[in-house]
Amino acid sequence: MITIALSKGRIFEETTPLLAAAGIRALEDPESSRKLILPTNRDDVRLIIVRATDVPTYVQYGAADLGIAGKDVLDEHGCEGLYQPLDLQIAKCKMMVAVRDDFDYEASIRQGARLKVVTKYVKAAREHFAAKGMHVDLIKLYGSMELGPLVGLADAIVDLVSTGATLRANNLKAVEEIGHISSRLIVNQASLKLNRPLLQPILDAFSGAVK
Ligand code: PRT
Ligand code: MG
Repeated sequence: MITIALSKGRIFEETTPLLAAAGIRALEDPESSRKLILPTNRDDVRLIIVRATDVPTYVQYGAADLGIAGKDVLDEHGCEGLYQPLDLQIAKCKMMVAVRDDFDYEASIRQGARLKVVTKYVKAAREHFAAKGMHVDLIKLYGSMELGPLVGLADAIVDLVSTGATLRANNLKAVEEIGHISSRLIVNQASLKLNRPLLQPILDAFSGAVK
């Protein structure tokens, strides 16, 4: 039995065509079903529905053979025990630094101000500002980072941006790009060795569908 770990929402939606290319179809919709283990049309493949940030954990410990997770999530989690064979080019966005519309980011950097930054991506943010030689105070949040600068919790945020609508709606502006994000296929290393006959055709179908 092959277990594939996915999160609901954009990752599940954008993975559906890739699964179809491998002949795999969920028998229930995770948005309406309360099941956490979803059977598929194939007896030897099942899907588990977990939080996006938990996908690497399930795959690392072998509770799932395969998973799909954003580069943002993988960079924060670390890659121990995980093989990352494929950039699936789905759920694309950018990791950005953003501030209030009326905040002069460049001037505060020039003045050497010590900025307060809220983010869910502490590791990526720390590396970004360290590379720029900037001293910042990082404050970890688990969501709605956009609120931080509006209520005086922080001067800046590090968050993902796709359309930019959330920043605009909250009178924020992007001031720096940290990097491009897309989702990756991850594979448990031991499982790939043991189950290669079952896994390789799925990997090949995904890779064909991406091209
Ligand atoms: O939502 P939940 O707290 O359960 O978990 P999650 O936010 O980690 O999961 P989910 O499903 O929202 O995101 C899964 C993956 O999708 C992320 O790990 C990213 O790799 C990828 N992705 C792509 C995004 C976005 N685009 C994105 N725009 N993840 C989040 N966003 C958020 C962003 O944080 C911001 O709040 O959408 C908002 C901005 O969107 P725009 O379109 O207004 O710019
Ligand atoms: Mg989300």
